[in-house]
Amino acid sequence: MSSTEEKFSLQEVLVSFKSCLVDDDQDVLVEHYLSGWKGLVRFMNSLGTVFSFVSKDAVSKIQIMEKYLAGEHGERYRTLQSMVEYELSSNLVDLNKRGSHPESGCRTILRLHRALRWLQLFLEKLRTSKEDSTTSTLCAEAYNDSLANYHPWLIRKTANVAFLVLPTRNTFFEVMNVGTTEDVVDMLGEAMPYVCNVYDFTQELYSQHNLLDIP
Ligand code: 1PZ
Repeated sequence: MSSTEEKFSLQEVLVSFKSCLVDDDQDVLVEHYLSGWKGLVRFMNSLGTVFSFVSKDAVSKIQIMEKYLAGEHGERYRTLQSMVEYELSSNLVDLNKRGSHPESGCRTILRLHRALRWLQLFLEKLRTSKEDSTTSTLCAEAYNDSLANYHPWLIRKTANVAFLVLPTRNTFFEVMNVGTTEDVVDMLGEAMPYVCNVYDFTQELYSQHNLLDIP
């Protein structure tokens, strides 16, 4: 294992979502949001190649956003508020039907935002799970209650098959690289609120602007 892999811990990733919120929790920095996501992708990749179809999609969405950030209007993409204002006022979002802006920032962030809800549900289930709980069941329940609602049949099917090869609860906790099971449970209890705050802020912003159903 290389030294960077040794240092990698899910705790750092989750806590990194803390640095997303700025202006008294009234805005989210896109760059930090993407850093948090890159950490999640690293974690997912450490679980095995079966999940590469999941991480590939997340990576391509991160890349879309990085291109905006590095582009001509990068400053407008600095925070979620400024991105929403800019894209809406410049008519850069396909609100009802896919058309000339299939990869708007608003749409791309919405896909990641929905996935964050899955992560919340899943980690909360893991945190409160019993020793004999099956991760694939916890994961499938979390998925079916959230992301699955936005996915077509084929993706739902593929995802549910992939869940079957998830590592056991113990292995999962080891990969998190936090310590004993008790340490993991404590860590999740402390770190998840940061992810929840980011989720709640985004949900509120998108709801105010009627952006929760961008196709
Ligand atoms: C820890 C175990 C990992 C299990 C991951 C559970 C997530 C369910 C798998 C979903 C399959 C994603 C395949 C691609 C789906 C895309 O079609 C959609 C919609 O995007 P569009 O087609 O509209 O452009 N993409 C998404 O819904 C975003 C999915 C990101 C998934 C990230 C999962 C979170 C990883 C955290 C790991 C700890």
